[in-house]
Amino acid sequence: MRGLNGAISLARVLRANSTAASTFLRQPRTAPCAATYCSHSIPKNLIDRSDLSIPPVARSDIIGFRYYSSASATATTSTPQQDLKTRGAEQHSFNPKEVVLFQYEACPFCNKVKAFLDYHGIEYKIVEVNPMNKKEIKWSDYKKVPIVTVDGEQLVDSSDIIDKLIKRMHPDYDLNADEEKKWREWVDNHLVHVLSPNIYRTVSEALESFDYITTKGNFSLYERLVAKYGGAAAMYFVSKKLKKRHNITDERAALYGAAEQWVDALKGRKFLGDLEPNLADLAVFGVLRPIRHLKSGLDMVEHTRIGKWFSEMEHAVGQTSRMSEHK
Ligand SMILES: N[C@@H](CCC(=O)N[C@@H](CS)C(=O)NCC(=O)O)C(=O)O
Repeated sequence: MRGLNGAISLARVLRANSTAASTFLRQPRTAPCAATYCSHSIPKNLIDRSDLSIPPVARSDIIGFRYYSSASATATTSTPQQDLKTRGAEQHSFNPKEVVLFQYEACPFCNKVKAFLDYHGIEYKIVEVNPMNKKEIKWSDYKKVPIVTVDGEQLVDSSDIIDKLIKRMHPDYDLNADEEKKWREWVDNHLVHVLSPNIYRTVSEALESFDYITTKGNFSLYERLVAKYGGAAAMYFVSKKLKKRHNITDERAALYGAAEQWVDALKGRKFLGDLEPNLADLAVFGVLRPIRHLKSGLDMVEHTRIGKWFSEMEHAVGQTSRMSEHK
């Protein structure tokens, strides 16, 4: 009986998660830049300005547009990835003492924020929130994740968090650049909705997903067992409802379609941000990263052209800047 109650409350939580996302999407957001994403359309004048102020050997991570001069490529003995991290961190004055991300490991919105922090080499701690009681975020009036605290200041909502952080790093950053904004919105309004029907598509895929969620997430041993089997069963059914709600008839076709749409948007460029990822690249990568090694992610890479871009993103984003527990 306890197990059944646990499964029911978990299903409620999970349904709340899915509903929260779609409710958010149905309601127009008040802040116009809040749900935006960026693009190759880094204003030329800003790039030119950064050229003037930063010595070639050091420059990178300019308003999120990182690049190397030939001088920087030869003057360094470290790997390109180390370069990105080290030099990225040196280029802006945003230097918080403590960044904490309150998250669910498998939440796509949280993973968007993580991809941003990782790419920019911003060190952060993670507090894994227990989805059953959310006691870790009881201190906040905001009842969803992600929540980020920067030296104690609370930021909420993935897109707002990213907007605020990039503005602190680069005050001139243009959050309204058309292409970047359009594709950032596409991630929130379309891509995230395609994921649940795919990762819970069959009973075995739902179990695979819950194995991942419960292994990485904050669950007690009892909750883990209930969550894995009860959650997988519940989400298998919930995902069928979500399919209907978002007018998806064939979930895999929808996933492959989204992946192809994204590759088309690249128009032959390495990234949407051209030579370096922009906020839209990071958003797409962030939400896809947790599913990449699940069956749905493997299928997506096998059946679409997205694999090349995904690998480039893995390389560009590099290692996590999550601080280890003992730091
Ligand atoms: N618009 C928000 C959506 C966040 C959201 O819906 N988060 C879900 C987890 S994926 C959540 O916390 N749901 C409430 C709950 O778990 O009770 C964002 O982009 O951060």
